[in-house]
Amino acid sequence: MNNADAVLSKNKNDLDESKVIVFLGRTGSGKTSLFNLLSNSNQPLGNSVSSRTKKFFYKKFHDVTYIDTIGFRDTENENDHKLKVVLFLKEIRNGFDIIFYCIRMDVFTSDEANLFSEVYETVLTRKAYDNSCLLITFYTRPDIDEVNTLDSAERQRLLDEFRCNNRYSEILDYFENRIFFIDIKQEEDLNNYSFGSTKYIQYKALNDMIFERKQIVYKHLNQFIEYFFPERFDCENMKTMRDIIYRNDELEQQLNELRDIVSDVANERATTNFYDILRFMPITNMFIDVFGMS
Ligand SMILES: Nc1nc2c(ncn2[C@@H]2O[C@H](COP(=O)(O)OP(=O)(O)OP(=O)(O)O)[C@@H](O)[C@H]2O)c(=O)[nH]1
Ligand SMILES: [Mg+2]
Repeated sequence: MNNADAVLSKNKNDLDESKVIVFLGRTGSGKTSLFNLLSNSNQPLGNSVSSRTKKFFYKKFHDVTYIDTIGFRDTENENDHKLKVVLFLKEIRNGFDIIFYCIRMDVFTSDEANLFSEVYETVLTRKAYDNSCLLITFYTRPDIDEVNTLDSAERQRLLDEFRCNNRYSEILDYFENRIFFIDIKQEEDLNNYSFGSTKYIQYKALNDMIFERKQIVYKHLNQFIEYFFPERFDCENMKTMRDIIYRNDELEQQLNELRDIVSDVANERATTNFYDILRFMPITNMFIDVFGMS
């Protein structure tokens, strides 16, 4: 771990004064790449398949604190993950200012749209829309500067193209001026090629293009960060862990069953054996969390 970056839980007081930006999104959607670009960091990137970032990181740079998060729907089950995000976000004592929600352009599917709505409905609440900005990553077309320029014809054309996809029209209408198209592909390590070889020259040209596109993204996002000042999102607005857990019928049923078993054991009417209780181990931690929280 880089010294300048730190696991957030070590000192949350650092977050009190600066503007706070949180990256959210599915595993492999480019959160850490953006975090690195904007906060001048060098956190390891993932391979888009398995989850890379396992901890929440933050770094303050130019009076803005950037927070990188673990990706949605990684190896753990979804509910568990959401609980982790809630617990974590709730610990940002003074709330946060901007959420950069990342979605890969090449997987702009209904599944992604559902995940997006679910995160806002069940975790953050819709109030967080006011603080959010949609980052559509893996944008490959050449007109990356134009599509990020508000009111440009290219941007309108692209947004109309997206609007044809009904699942997103509501989101696009809402975020209209808070959508950015991002391409921050990782540069090739030229040290792997002998200087002056054909491969070296090819990759050098590719790296120059990647660098140029990164600079464009950097320029637009920094302009946005500078001018976008929503009212700070108070983490107390988020759904509680209890809300999230009880939304899931299966878990609710399991919790009821567990309560019955515990009550049988307590009243010495136990008809169940040890293995019945072990069966509930994965949710026991959540159970403790729920009742330990309030
Ligand atoms: N071409 C392209 N590649 C990208 C872009 N954003 C990220 N990548 C690549 O996608 C892979 C995953 O990127 P990360 O930034 O690690 O994604 P993440 O959202 O932090 O992933 P987790 O930490 O697993 O949740 C890396 O190989 C990046 O180089 C982009 O906008 N364009
Ligand atoms: Mg990451």
